[in-house]
Amino acid sequence: MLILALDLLDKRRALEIAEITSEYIDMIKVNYPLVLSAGIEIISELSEIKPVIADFKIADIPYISSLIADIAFKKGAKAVIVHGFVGENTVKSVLDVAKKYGREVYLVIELTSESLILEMQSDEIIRIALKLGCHGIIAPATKPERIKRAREIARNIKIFSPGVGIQGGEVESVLNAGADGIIVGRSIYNSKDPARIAREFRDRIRGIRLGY
Ligand code: O7M
Repeated sequence: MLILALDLLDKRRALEIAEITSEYIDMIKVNYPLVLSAGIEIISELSEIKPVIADFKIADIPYISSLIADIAFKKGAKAVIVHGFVGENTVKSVLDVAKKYGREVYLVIELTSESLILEMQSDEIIRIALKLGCHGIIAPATKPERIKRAREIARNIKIFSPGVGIQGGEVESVLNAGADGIIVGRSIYNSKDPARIAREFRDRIRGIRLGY
């Protein structure tokens, strides 16, 4: 699975990149930079091209977290991302909203960059994801050993990994460690030929899955 991290600030360019790569990607992840510059409606517009994951890394009290998730789902997001460190009550509040809409919730277990205390807590966050029935977790492509560990603990949960390309993560090591999908941003949208690069990522993922 290839997820495009569409962290552009220009709405027209974002829609254009989504269109020209749509044949090769499975989902589009939107984060604050795009939503804050293009407006929340961008979730609805992109959802017409591909399913959208709203990466708001929700990390607030349960009430506020459920409001954020509700807005994202109302605009058509297929999934939202929550920071696992917030604990069970907040995660549950978002899951309750997701259930109402029939949508999905993913928990960040650890960041690709330095994440201090998270590194000591990520096993516990995986357990929360399993216990509460989250659809998946976000694990760093820059730390394949963490993906492997996550896969050992959580055999039947989806694992998506950001940090492939510019941040140094490699498709092969990420997928071989047990991830189901990679999240790629700048390597695609900042390239001279985003469609070709997206196709190459797609083909590499397929190649690894087929064992060649
Ligand atoms: O491929 P890049 O480096 O241009 O983009 C990476 C994207 O993945 C960007 O949208 C980040 O917010 C996101 N990301 C990380 O880079 N590191 C993390 O640890 C977590 C995420 C993420 O997607 O969290 C849900």
